[in-house]
Amino acid sequence: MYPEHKKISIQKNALEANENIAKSNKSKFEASKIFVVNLLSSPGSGKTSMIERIMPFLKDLEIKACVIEGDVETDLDKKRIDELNIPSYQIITKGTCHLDAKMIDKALASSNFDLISSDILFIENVGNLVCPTSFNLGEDFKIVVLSITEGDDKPLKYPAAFYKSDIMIINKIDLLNVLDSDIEKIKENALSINNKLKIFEISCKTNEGIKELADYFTAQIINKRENNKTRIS
Ligand SMILES: Nc1nc2c(ncn2[C@@H]2O[C@H](COP(=O)(O)OP(=O)(O)OP(=O)(O)O)[C@@H](O)[C@H]2O)c(=O)[nH]1
Ligand SMILES: [Mg+2]
Repeated sequence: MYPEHKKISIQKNALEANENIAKSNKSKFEASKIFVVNLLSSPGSGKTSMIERIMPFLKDLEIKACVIEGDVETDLDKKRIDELNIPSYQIITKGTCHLDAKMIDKALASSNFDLISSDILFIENVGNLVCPTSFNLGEDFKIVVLSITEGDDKPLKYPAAFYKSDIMIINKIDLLNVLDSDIEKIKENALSINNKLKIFEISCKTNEGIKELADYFTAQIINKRENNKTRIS
């Protein structure tokens, strides 16, 4: 058996190493002035659907996007993104429950993304609300997507995902009428963990709230291009 203090020290070293690579990724993103979001959620909350739905609005605004997909197995999500005719790259983690900064560094080197002429990079993390929270990737914002089908207690049960995120997107609001979910309770619980969370309510089925989200991303993209920084507002 490995002694407990050695295990802790190995974990600490791994997180420190990740932090250094995340900083180097961030420098590359800043040099290219590309706005980068890291999408966290449980499996099936609607991360890929959100990208699919927001892209037509972003294209109308002449925003150029690229996407890194993270999955344990399969390139099913990448195939969905390819339908949108935007550059995409698939990371298959082979069992690892999160993306890390080194995977993103390698993806940037292996992909043919033109970061300088792109405006936004979506990184879709592996679906779960635990592991991805410990690994910064060099992103501007972490965005937690929570579907109302998951229940209003999730921010309390998985606090790190909400504490570390800048934005919460509550998805599947078209189902509010057929579920017992209390959206006000979801917001109250999330804000009790992180009172700075910026919250959007959307439906990827009806498109409700998608334009508002696209406008918000566009404002952040402009901020990044002009000032090389983003701002929660
Ligand atoms: N009714 C309804 N269904 C939705 C909505 N958004 C997504 N779905 C459905 O929910 C399912 C999962 O959506 P995905 O976009 O694949 O979810 P995901 O978070 O990317 O899933 P993973 O990549 O597996 O973690 C799909 O069947 C979608 O059609 C929504 O707003 N309303
Ligand atoms: Mg997906």
